[in-house]
Amino acid sequence: VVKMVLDGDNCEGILINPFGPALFLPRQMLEPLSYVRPSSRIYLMEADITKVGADAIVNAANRTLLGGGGVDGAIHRAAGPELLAECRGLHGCNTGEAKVTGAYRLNADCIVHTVGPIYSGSREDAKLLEQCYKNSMDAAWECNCQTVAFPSISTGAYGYPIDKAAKIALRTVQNWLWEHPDSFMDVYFCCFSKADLMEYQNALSYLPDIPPEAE
Ligand code: AR6
Repeated sequence: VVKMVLDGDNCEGILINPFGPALFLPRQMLEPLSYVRPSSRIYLMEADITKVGADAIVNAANRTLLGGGGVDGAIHRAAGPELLAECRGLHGCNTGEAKVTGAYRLNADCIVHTVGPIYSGSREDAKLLEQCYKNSMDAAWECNCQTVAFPSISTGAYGYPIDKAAKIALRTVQNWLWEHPDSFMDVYFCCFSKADLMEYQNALSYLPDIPPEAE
């Protein structure tokens, strides 16, 4: 609305609440507002991701994309059988990559399915986990999502130690937000237990406050 007023020649300002105690904001007052940019934020929460409302819900899937246990099973149950039908057409997904489907009965616009690494202790694990978060953020951004909910990828059946995985998750998403300064994304990390949430809170303290190139 602010942009419309400033772009138009004939508009004097915005009248808020015209039928009650009205407030008039003249053009001059609106101009500084047009420079205000909303900022992206990261939230940590203890939550069942299937109950969280977000534009994109990320699923920690397996390479078949045909469902499974853990958060994958919960998402398929909550979304309904149409999700599996759509997933069949995707022909699987490589580890570290991400594919998008509809969200069906979930309170979301889409589901981003990504496949985390099965923890082996090798250096490759961290790279692949990083790719999961990066590619999921890219996919959500391409779908015009402004809120994204992540589970703790790979830290259940795939055995990734949560203290290490939480640091990678937070660092990768923070870097993505820094690399996309024009994006406006709220990112929710949905931890399934208090203990997991504490791991994420602890991992927060390892995050740098400023982007690497600004140091
Ligand atoms: N909401 C949020 N987090 C959850 C939920 C939920 N409803 N349910 C479980 N978690 P996992 P992975 C947490 O095993 O390690 C599946 O069978 C869970 O506590 O779901 O990437 C797939 O089909 C843990 O912290 O995913 C694959 O075969 C985190 O989600 C395989 O498991 C991830 O645990 C993928 O393993």
